[in-house]
Amino acid sequence: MAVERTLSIIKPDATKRNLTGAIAKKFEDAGLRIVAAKRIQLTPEQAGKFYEVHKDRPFFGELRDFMASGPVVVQVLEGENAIAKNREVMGATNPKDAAEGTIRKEFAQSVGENSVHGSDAAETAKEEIAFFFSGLELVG
Ligand code: RTP
Ligand code: MG
Repeated sequence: MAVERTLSIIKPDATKRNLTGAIAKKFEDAGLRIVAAKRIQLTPEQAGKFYEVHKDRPFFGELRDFMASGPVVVQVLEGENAIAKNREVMGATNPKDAAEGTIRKEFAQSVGENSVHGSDAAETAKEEIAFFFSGLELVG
């Protein structure tokens, strides 16, 4: 197994409910190291650019506006198999389908307001990390 890096976003529904620490603890407890982190407010344009892959989906407008509705905490997580491990800790997109103990099972409010984002593959992880962080901000 290789050491990987992946991009995580703690979404506005979670930052609003003061869940940043509880969610970060789930990542750390799973063996993922937070090698970069910042709290930012996205504009709708920035949020739309980040989720551009979904631009033709019916939920795109709702997703863009939700991601710009409050602060987000973006983090780079590092560890063995970090991309898959992070998605395992996050749980299924819809909290109704998420396994016990996962972030979305415990904290998500709906399929849209589901508390966390995680990169889905090596190539997207690379692009998404570069979207938010410069090399100087990554401290392993
Ligand atoms: P993410 O990209 O945020 O990590 O989530 P994911 O891979 O589990 O799911 P994806 O299919 O990439 O969807 C991106 C985000 O769009 C919102 N969504 N809303 N209303 C809906 O039916 C619906 N479906 C997806 C969610 O916030 C989802 O995480
Ligand atoms: Mg996705």
